[in-house]
Amino acid sequence: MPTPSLSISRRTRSTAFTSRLTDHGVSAYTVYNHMLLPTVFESVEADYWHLCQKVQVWDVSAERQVEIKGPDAARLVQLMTPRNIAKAKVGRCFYLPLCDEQGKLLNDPVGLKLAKDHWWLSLADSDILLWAKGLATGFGLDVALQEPDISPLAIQGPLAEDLTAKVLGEDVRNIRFFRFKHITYQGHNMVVARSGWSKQGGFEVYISDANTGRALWDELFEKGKTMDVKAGCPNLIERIESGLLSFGNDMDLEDTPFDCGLDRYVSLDADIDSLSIKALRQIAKQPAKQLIGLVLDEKLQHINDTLQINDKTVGEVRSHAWSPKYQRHLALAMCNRALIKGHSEGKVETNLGLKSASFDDVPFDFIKLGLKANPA
Ligand code: THG
Repeated sequence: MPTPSLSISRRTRSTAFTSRLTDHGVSAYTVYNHMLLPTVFESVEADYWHLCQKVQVWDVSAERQVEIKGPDAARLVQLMTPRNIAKAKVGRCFYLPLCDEQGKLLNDPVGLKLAKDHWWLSLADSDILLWAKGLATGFGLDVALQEPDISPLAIQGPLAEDLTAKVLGEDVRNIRFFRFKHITYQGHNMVVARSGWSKQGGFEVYISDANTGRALWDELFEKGKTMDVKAGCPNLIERIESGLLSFGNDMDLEDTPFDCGLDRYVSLDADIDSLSIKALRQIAKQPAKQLIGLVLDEKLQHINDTLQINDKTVGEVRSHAWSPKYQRHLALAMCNRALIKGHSEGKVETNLGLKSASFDDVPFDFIKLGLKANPA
């Protein structure tokens, strides 16, 4: 059956780069924060190999910013996240799970501390501006909240540093992981961070002016010709291999950071004024679920979402992809901890029938699995 297409309207917001993506052959979109996010150019597998070997420019404008400005900015960010930000320095990025008063996840943005009283939360797909406005109103906080028209443009891949240095200057090489600098490009101030939703290395440029952003896009492609630069996007295969979790897919409003293996981003022992911290201290003693990796031998088109052990449902498959590098089918499954305890494999129904899936950690430990990376 043909895949249905997506009706694009003003509600499914276009980005500053949508026309460029059409020129570069985008073949599939998803909607993320009510905005278009490309998912495929040539094919998921061709895009994957290119990302792992060369350099890509990604329109990730849909990672919208919630801007929090004012005397109570840090207080509001701390209310939303159980990660201690008391000692956060200006110029740093922080992976920040956001949780409600029950300790359930609401989003997992990258937070950027721009100044003592100025934060951006670079969102995954859920409406955090509304939540932030509700909290600010309810707690009577002195903050200004908005979604500024700021669009991250990611440059990812092993050649990303060389390309970015060619276009934005050699100084970008000195930016360390999860730190950012302000760079002037054609008279516009842009935040440039060493970050991005792949483990292939690279930068994210937070574009504050659409025309300047398109000029930057064009220059990246002009100067990147010799590097075989291509338009790309977050890649399903690469991000599963790398253990980067997708909010709304691998984790949702019913899961806690402990269910998802995000323990290290919860400051259980810190004396912080965070909405979720009390609930999370309780949950930490006995988390109910665990996100695990599944490894299957054959390339599959389809996997049903139930994971079983002895005909009993023990978990739910949330994402999966064939890894061409490791020649295994990889999946992420949210499981009931008690029901998988002591087990090392389960069964899933697939397009090729009932198949065994062995359990692994997230991120996958390919060395422990005895798997060597194959070249293209
Ligand atoms: N960049 C920006 N915004 C984003 C994403 C991004 N918003 C949505 C989504 N991605 C948020 N989720 C993640 C998940 C993981 C990481 C970044 C954003 C990430 N994690 C590193 C890791 O797992 O090694 C480092 C985290 C740390 O230890 O601080 O990069 O990609 N702008």
